[in-house]
Amino acid sequence: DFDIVALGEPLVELNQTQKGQLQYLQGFGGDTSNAVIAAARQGARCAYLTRVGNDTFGAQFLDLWRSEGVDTAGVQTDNDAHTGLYFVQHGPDGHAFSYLRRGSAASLMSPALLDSGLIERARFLHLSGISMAISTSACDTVFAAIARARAAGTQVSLDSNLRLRLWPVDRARATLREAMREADLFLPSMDDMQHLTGNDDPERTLDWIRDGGAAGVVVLKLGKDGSIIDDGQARTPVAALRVEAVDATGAGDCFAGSLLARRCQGDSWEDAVRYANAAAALSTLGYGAVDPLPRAEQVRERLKSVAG
Ligand code: KDG
Repeated sequence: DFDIVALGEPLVELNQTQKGQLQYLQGFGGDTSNAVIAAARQGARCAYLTRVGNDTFGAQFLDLWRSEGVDTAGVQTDNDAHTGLYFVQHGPDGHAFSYLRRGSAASLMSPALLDSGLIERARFLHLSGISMAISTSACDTVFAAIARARAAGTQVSLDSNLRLRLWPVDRARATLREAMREADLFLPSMDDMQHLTGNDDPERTLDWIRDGGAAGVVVLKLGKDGSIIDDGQARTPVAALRVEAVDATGAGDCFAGSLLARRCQGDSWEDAVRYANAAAALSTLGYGAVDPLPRAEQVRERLKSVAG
């Protein structure tokens, strides 16, 4: 059985390591894949559900998940579609993504992907806004996954991960709202919510989420200002850990995966968020979404040095 099963689109990553130069380091990305690898590095038993191309990149992903201990029984291979790809460029305002993903194998996923029965065997199902945005059939797959999780008593975790290049804001708002009502854990970022609600006040944002019908635990991510846990009873701020970030790609995914992993290991919400903050901070110290994801020993060291 599994602690966490995630569903979404993996993308090969080409990351510009020197500003202004045309040299790119190949790595791996895709928000929910990053999250599940982060969780596995914290000791969680994980599986991933997706569709990759029958190409070199698809094969590299299968090797990656296997080497990270992520179960691949729920990964389908598509003979006619490619594995998606994105570039990361670094500028004064942080990183920017350019995608080559339209028509990708993952965007062709359909609810039949869920027949492997993995969701029913997991404690958490982890999903994201990107998985709902890439295509209609992927969106249907996400809602079918939610229905399966609910029927089986698997808890649903949802990261907002809003990508306005993938869908219009009105559809994103309506769809994310519908999904957040079904989530036992909703992980929105303040940036994403600002696009959806038009306001930049964390308290009012949490009110909007609750008024919209979210009944589970909400962890609102405020970037440098940490996060706020709203468990339905109280709102608890948790400070962020400051680091000199080299590349923030995948930091939110590391937060999600580490948080879920620590919940599965019995942490309170506050302890799990503190741990996830430290893990996410460490994940920004190197280039790429996956390579710098820390392991449990590194996170514990970091937490000790902060406490001491
Ligand atoms: O959170 C990092 C991801 O955004 C990155 O790995 C690429 O999944 C990705 C996407 O669709 O933006």
